[in-house]
This record gives sequence, structure tokens and C-alpha cells, in this order.
Amino acid sequence: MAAFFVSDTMKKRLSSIIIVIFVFGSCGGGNQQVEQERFPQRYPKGLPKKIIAKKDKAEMILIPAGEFLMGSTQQEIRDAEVKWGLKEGLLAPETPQHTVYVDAFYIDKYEVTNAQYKRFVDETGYRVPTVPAKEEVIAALKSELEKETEKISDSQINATIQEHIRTLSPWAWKDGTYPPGKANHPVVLVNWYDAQAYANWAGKRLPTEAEWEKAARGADGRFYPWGDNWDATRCNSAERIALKALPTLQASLEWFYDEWQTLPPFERAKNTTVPVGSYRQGRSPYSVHDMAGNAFEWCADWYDEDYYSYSPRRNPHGPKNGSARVLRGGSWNYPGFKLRSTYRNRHAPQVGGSPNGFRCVLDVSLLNR
Ligand SMILES: [Ca+2]
Repeated sequence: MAAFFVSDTMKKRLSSIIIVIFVFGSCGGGNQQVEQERFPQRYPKGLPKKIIAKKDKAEMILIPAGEFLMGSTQQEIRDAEVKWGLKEGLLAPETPQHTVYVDAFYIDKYEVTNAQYKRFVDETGYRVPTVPAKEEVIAALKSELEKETEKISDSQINATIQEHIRTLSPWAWKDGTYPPGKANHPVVLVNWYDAQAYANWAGKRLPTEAEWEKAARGADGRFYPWGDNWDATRCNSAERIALKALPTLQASLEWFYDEWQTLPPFERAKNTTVPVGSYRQGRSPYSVHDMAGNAFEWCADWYDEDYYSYSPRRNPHGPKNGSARVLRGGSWNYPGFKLRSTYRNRHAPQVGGSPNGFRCVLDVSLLNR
């Protein structure tokens, strides 16, 4: 079997590639009171600040129109890289920090749940969240693997991909429904196209990267939805599962490979996502929940690490094309630096990972249609 030819070191390195591609992302700060005055927000007249969406009955919150601070400054990313023990430049895609104007929009208060997704599946016959085909995973990882200078044989790649797919199986739906007891957990294992299909069915759309970041951190440039300082008690991150602080990338990798990944797959899957809205103290300035952690969230935009250097300053919709879509907010299996509201992660759109979920937005102009 090919698996026997893959050394432990090789497995770990390939796994690292997979982990990195499944998640890529930073910090903001400053005097919040001053920034609130600098970036006044305008709620459209006559619109309710909260609604229940007609189709999927999701609670939605009105995000006011106005500018906000998007991304991070050079000093902020350098500080974060030092604090978390990251390679210099890892957070560079968050720069330059810039002001962005976003029109008012409604956003789901919570991540889309398994129960909501099941209604969509039942009504449309759409496929249930499932383990991606091996060919899809290989296609998604190909560009990353090609960057490796050391030669990696096809059999080694195949063995690693097979192992990765095997670990995803506990999240796959069976007999047309979600894993037992997880109705109110975020749906995961959905790819970007699945998220798009749900949004279309619900009469909504996926948020742009800018809309997502504004809903997560407000206008004042804070690092997390609740403020500037990492606080593992306010969100579902790897620290909840590890039952200990993971203050550096090295600490989180050691926990991931030496402890968590040694558990049988179905043991791991028991303790991952949590019911949406479990962390009230972690809600954003607009009272949007789980914008840090729990499920990673697909955004509409293509990903470009240089996008902030040329993006429009009003209602940016991402690059015209690309090979990966944006995922935001970090998830249950990552440490605090990846849950920062500025962290820019990317992922092949055709592959849904075990942390990958989403939420939807609604243009205010569509409210009464
Ligand atoms: Ca989330």
C-alpha cells in the first residue's frame, strides 16, 4: 500500500500543507471612541434593525452604511507575528489597512445551521454535505504541492489525501440527514458552490469579504469581535478542545499533531462545532454571533493576497477571477491568531472541509420582495 511509503515526517509536512491551504489570515486596534466618531454609520430610514428571513427563517441584523477600517497596518501585523510566533510576512495579505465604504445590508445573526440546511436539501433535492472526492482534493491542493521543492511521489500524495479524506468522514451526512444531535450546529463540509446554492434558495447571497469584516469588527479597527485582546472564553477555538492555552503557532501545531490527531476520527468529531450562538460574550459590535470561530465562513469573493493594494474603496466585490475563494473568521480547530477579524483565509471552492460553513446576507433593497 502506498501509505507504507510515507514517512511520519512526510505525513506531517503534507498534512501541514493541507492545514495551511484549508485555512490562511490579523489585527486592528486603536482608540475605539475616536474611530467611532471618525466613521459615522447611517441606518437607512424606516428599516427594522432585525428581521426574520422569509425562506429560511434566519434572524438577520441590519448593518448600517458607512466606512470602516479594513485590514491591518504593517505595525499591527508585525506585532501579531511576533506575539504568535509566526513567520514574518504571513499576515501581509491583511495590508495595507484602508477605509472601505459599505452600503447597508442585513446579515444572518448566526451561521447557517444543519437544521436550516436540511430544509434546503429536503426542498430542493440538493446533495447533502459529503466527503469530497479524491480528485477534488488533489485538484485543490495541486498548486500548493507544486510549491514544494522536495520531490513528492504520486503514491505519497495519494496516501496523504486518502488519510485526509478518511478523517473527514465523521462530518458527512448519512441517510439524508446531519450527524445526530447537531441540528443547531453550523453546517460544515460544504463547499463554496453548496453555500451559493443555499443562498440562492434562501433569496440571499454570500457576503463580500468587506461586508463580512465590517459585520465582525465594526468600524473601529478592533482585532476581535469583542475588542482587541484574544479571549478564548468568548469563542469556539482549538483552545476549547485542547483544554489549554495555545499561545503560539508552534504550541497549536504540537497539540494538533501530537494530541488531537492521534485520536480516532470519530472521537475527534464528537467535540468540534458547538450550537450557534453559544458565546454571547463573543458577539460583534452589531451583535452578530460566532464571527470568531466555530465554523469558518465562505465569502463571495475570489481571493488575492494583494487585493487590498488595488481594491475599490466603495463596496469592493473582490478580484475578477482567481483559483480560491475567501473564508473568514477561523474555526473550532484553530488557535487565536487565525480567529482575528482581519485574518484572510483562502480555500479551493470545490472542496468543503470539516470547519467550512457560511452565513448569508441580504441587500436592503430586496427586503420586501
Ligand atoms: Ca464562524
